[in-house]
Amino acid sequence: MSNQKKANAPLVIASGNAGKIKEFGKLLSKYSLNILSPPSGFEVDENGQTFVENARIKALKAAEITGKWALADDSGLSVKSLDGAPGVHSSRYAKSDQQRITRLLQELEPFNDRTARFTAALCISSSQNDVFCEVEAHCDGVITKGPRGTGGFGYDPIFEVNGTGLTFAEMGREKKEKFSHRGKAFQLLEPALHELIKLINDSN
Ligand code: ITT
Repeated sequence: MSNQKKANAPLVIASGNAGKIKEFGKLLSKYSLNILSPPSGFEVDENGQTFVENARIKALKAAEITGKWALADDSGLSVKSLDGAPGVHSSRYAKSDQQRITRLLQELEPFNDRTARFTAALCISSSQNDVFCEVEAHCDGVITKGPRGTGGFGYDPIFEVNGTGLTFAEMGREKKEKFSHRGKAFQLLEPALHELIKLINDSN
């Protein structure tokens, strides 16, 4: 019997967002996976109408370029009083996290209803460029009057999670994972992750 240890199954995280990559690093740490970055300069035209479509575009592109299994996340914040904006345009809303927060707080100023929802769509593409799994999950909350907390990334300091009294930026990593759109979507993805690890290992 061979006592050679099998190499971990490679999975490309098709994202250039450092905050997301850090969260996925933690979420995926218990799996026997070799987490890879996309090639430098990896850019995709995110022209889908929905989070699911954009996650699919990113995952398929990363798999096509690398020839490996790929996981992508498309996420964003939809604000009720702004007719769902910034929504799928959350990253294009302004040039930096700070400017995105400032713009959102300004645009929401005239409204009393500060209800908002984070969405995360995750897609895994096989190395053969087929959609293997797609999931979507949400986290409901309100936009605060100003930033609170120092953790997390992106819009975290101005998104207070319903029933907690805390913004994502005021939660530790584990608490954010429990309540967040990404944490919930990841839970839905886990059966597919087990399956893909088995498929990759069996094919080696
Ligand atoms: P990739 O497409 O390369 O993954 P991106 O930053 O462009 O990176 P998206 O197109 O999915 O990602 O845009 C998501 C936007 O929503 C972006 O501005 C994020 O910072 C923000 N966002 C997503 N999840 C978030 C979270 O958990 N907390 C705070 N902001 C978040």
